[in-house]
Amino acid sequence: MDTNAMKNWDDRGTTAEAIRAGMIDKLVYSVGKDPEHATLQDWSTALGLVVRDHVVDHWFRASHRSHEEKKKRVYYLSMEFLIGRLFNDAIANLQIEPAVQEALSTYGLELRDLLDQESDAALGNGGLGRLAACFLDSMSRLEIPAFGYGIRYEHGLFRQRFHDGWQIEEAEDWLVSGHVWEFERLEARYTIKFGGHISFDGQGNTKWHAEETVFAMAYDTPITGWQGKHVNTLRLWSSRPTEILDLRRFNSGDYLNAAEKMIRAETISRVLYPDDTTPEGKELRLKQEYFFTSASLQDLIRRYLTEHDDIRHLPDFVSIQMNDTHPAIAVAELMRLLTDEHRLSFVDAFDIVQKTLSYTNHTLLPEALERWHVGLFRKVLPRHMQIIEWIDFHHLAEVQSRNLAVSLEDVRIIGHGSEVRMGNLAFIGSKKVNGVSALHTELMKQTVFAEFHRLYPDRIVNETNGITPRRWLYECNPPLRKLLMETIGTDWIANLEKIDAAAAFATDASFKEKFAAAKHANKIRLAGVIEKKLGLRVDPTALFDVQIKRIHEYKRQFLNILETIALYQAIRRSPANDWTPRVKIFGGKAAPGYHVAKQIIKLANDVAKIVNSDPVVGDRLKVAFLPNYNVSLAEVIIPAADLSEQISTAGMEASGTGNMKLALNGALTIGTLDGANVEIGERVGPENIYIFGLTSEDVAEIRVKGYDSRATIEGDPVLSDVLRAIAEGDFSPDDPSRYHDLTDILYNSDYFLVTADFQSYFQRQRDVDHGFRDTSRWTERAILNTANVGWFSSDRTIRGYAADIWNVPSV
Ligand code: 9GP
Repeated sequence: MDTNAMKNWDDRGTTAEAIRAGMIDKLVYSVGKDPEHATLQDWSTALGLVVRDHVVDHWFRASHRSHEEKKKRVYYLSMEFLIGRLFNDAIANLQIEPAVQEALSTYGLELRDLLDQESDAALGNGGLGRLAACFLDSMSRLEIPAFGYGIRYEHGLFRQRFHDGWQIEEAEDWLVSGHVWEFERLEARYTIKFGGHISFDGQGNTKWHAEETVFAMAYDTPITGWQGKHVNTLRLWSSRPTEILDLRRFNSGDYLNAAEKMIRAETISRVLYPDDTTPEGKELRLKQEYFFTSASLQDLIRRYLTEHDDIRHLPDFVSIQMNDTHPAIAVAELMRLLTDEHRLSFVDAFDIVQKTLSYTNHTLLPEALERWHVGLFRKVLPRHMQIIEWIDFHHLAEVQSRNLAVSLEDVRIIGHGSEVRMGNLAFIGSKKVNGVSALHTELMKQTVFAEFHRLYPDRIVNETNGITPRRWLYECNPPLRKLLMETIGTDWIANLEKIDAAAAFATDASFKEKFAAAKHANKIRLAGVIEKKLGLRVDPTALFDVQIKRIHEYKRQFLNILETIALYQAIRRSPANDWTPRVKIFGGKAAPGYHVAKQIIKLANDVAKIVNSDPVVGDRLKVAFLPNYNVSLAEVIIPAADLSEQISTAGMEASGTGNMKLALNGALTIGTLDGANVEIGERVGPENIYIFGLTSEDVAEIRVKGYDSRATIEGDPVLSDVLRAIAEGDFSPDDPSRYHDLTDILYNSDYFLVTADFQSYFQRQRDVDHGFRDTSRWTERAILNTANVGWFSSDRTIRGYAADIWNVPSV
């Protein structure tokens, strides 16, 4: 390896002059434009390429170090990586912003404008995918040699638009203007098989005669750690045909069918979460999961064998984390590779599997613990079905031999003979299984994995989620970052616990004033975005009340809307009262097939229409539902929030991470004792958080005893009036019965206990009104939120995984 060549790269330096010269060079020779005719997109690409070169320097160094020292590596397998934009991330982590700004000023360019040219890489749905992205950042920060493995979807999460208040989904095309951060790796290509049959030659050789094969081709994106000290790789797989055009068919004029095999192969990495309500959709989804898992395992074994001779030592040098059940097929695939290809016995292979793999559970909702029909599974993955039968049989025998009072059916992988349960497969094949908040882990032990927990009491561990402070404070909140750096220095950026030094300034008049000014500046920025996107003017001195997350009944946006209506009605009744002006801000997407969630969006937009145009109400209440909530929009909304809505039915939100981001940026939480809210409350103290509603124990008890929501509604005049208004079409005069389904749910089957929590939520909101009016005290409490949530750094979470699960050192 010619290290002199690398020195030359370094020599360019990161001065403004070097960046300026580099930009011109890239603009002309890589983008092919001269400065006079360059568009913002061209300049953005040119600067991106310059920044990328610096990242690459650090990247190579880190890779060579890991290789030379034969360090243990962590592989994070995830169907989702919600990385958002990478440009600002790289600039921030390399700390070259001042030099970049100076270089741009020569050409009269604004950094913000160039950053805005980048598309969001929306390769995920929500919390789980964003968590994976924060983890990549933290693994780089902690100098843990790691790879993220996932799928390079051509179309990420759909783009959301509103038509007359209804959600419309449009295909997303993040790659359309190019993506400077990735490197195509034509040489890193693996064959992935599907279907067919298995033959045994009687001498211990097994052969899988596949019906279909595709290639998985790698695209690498460097993930820069703080100050560029370490850079890891996100390797995403794209599916490619193993056979190209059928020339015979093409020449006979059958153009479409000539390309059929190519199209089928490329379909696998085409879309994130294809609709899986049809049999075809289910099959495609199973193929996606196997596709990226198999490619990743083949790749990591190849890398391992370049450094080590004996496959049996794999667990000493490799830890694989399965993010949710999507990559749980890894248990069977690693078995297949070890037995069929590396010729180990099943028993030896299974020992390696159980020492190498671990599994993170992210929800107790049954629909997320995937189950596949045995027929489909056998059709797509015949060899894996055999392997799973072997694991299930041997596991059952082992359990029976222990003579414990355990429900055997509950711990089987093949349930009722007809379904393959991926949660159970993942549990059995793992060294450790973790939950994502203290409460969630406890509930896992008591509910979904209760029987497993009795069998393996040491296997379940907790790793409460976290967020990277680089993206979620340093980058997204420049005014607060500046204030913190001036007041308490910079240690908090790499060690977020150090932010607790700000607590000493919570009552310092000058600091408070500057903290409030930073918040105000962020609110003005968000108000601009609201006006631009919705044509709605909001008052930046009003309380910005924010609920941003996927739309789901358990997350209870509906409860928030009911409270909005109740407040609206109260203001209309007594407009002269001294109201605390509020802007209710919503953001989030509903799954395309989730009818109720889509109705909730429409209701929010209908309520917004009536409220926002009511002259009696004026600025006392405004409602803004921002379309197409994504990482970049979150980066604008979160720093501007005063109040963070975390109001899920207790016991249903595994952790939440938006709750952490909002608290870190100085929003007070109104929330139930659910997920990580519990731990946030413990750290910020009861006077700095608004807790309300049923606890998870209450919810469990109600679910057993039964609950009469009609009686609750009829006993609560405020709620009754709200539901009457919805049911009579006050917010849908064009279609008065539009929301009968929604109101019926509350009267007849209020599973998410919206009505049960309404009264205490409404009351707590009035406490918020009261609290916000004491501006000075509110600012103190906001400061204490920022100062006391340093523990929720994903650096702390990753340290936990490194010590408890992966057994790797971290810096
Ligand atoms: O719903 C959970 C959310 O509470 C958690 O913060 C996130 C990351 O752990 O995972 C979500 N789960 C899923 O998206 C699906 O399992």
